[in-house]
Amino acid sequence: MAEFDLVVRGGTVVTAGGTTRCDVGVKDGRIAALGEGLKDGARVVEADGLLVLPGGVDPHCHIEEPQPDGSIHEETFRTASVSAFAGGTTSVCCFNPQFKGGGILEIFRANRERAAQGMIDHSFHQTIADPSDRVMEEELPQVIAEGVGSLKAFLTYDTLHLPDGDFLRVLAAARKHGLMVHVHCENYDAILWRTRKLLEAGKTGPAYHAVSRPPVVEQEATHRAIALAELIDQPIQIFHVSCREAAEEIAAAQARGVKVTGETCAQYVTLTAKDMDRPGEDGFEGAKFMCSPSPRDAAQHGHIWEMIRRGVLDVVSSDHCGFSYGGTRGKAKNGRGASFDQIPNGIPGLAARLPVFFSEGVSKGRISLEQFVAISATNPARILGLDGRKGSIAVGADADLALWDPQKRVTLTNALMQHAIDYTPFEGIEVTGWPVATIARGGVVMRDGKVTAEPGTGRWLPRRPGAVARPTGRLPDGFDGAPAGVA
Ligand code: DUC
Ligand code: ZN
Ligand code: ZN
Repeated sequence: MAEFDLVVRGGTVVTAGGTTRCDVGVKDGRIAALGEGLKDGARVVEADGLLVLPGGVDPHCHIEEPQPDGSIHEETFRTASVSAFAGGTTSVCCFNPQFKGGGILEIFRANRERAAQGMIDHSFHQTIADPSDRVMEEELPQVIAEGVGSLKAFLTYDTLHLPDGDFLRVLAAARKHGLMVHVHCENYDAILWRTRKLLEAGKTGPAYHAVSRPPVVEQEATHRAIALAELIDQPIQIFHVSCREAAEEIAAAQARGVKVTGETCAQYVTLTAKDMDRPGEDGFEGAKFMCSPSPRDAAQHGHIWEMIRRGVLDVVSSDHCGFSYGGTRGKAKNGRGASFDQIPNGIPGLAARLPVFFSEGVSKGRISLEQFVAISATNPARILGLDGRKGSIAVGADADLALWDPQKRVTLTNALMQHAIDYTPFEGIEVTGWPVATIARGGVVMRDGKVTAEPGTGRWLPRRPGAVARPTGRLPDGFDGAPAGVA
């Protein structure tokens, strides 16, 4: 019997810590050896001339997620798995939603079942939209026991936003259970006020989405989230940072020792608010680019790169949302004449994330190969509490690999995304660098764009964040909210 089930031979192996030419030996789905001249493989994949990268870890995807209006995303875990593998990503973290007045346990069970139909390894963040006693004290401990390692809090959206008191309750619960908190930072009331004014003035098209929520709206909420997290010494991550103003709030907090990190997405280094002004045939095309926060102006792309280089933003995600442009389930679910506040927010990007960041980052000389691996795989895995298993190429880790041709030039098209959505917001963008094979737990699941994974093979990834979610031990005045601490 061969020593290894698979040997990836002759590639250039890249980790966040360095780059080396060696073979990768895989046994029982895990990396069993890294070295020169590994010969004894039942299957050999030649990687000469290719980079061998850790499979991408996308820590922020909305897949087959139930919506407050009772609908569900068009993209299923099966179709999203195909798209992820096509783009070199091998694990995702999605969301278990909560709706105001509702629980989380029943949705969790149904969500787990849906996710198990797919092929990609997965876990969930638990969204808290209504921190009732029942949910926080009875149901939350149960989903934590099953491996949910993080909470998601929204500071905007009608159906999801938390007032400050509720947000503090979420932070305190995370502190008690040792979880990370991820925050969507935009000021709900400011957006509502601007939206009403715009609609009253008849300014209803998709382009006004950006006008309804300028950078200061994101900056204010980022500042507030950090201040409240600092108040009770709870580590947080700010999701989808789109602008210098918000990133500077994170940088300032980091400089004074607050445990806060920032994530950004491919849309914030490629798209602009002008894209939402594209008319198309019926004035609706801008909806294809509508996500929250809004894409900004081109100057912000440079600021985001600067913040990535400085490590202020240390994770890149897709914030993938399966809404088609046509039909009646996606962007046009409220009609093609719907005002901007009635169009679902979110864009698909699962397959585009790695090629966009590789090309814009590594190929254009903005970041190193190692930095690319760090932001797209290693850091997300660490923040999720999956380090050791996902996000790196090391003996004992799952054999999740993306074999990358760094010279291959590709023009992004919707067909290449292999998702169930009828468009990509990244259509026409030229990239240099492309995944030519994806290996998930030792199995070749994509080769030259052909995905061959079997439905139902995606595994649940129970998570328990370690040091990353641990408080610093420094409270502003020593008061941690426990009764004994009251002076
Ligand atoms: N923004 C979010 O916060 N969630 C989903 C989609 C989006 O654009
Ligand atoms: Zn969000
Ligand atoms: Zn999101």
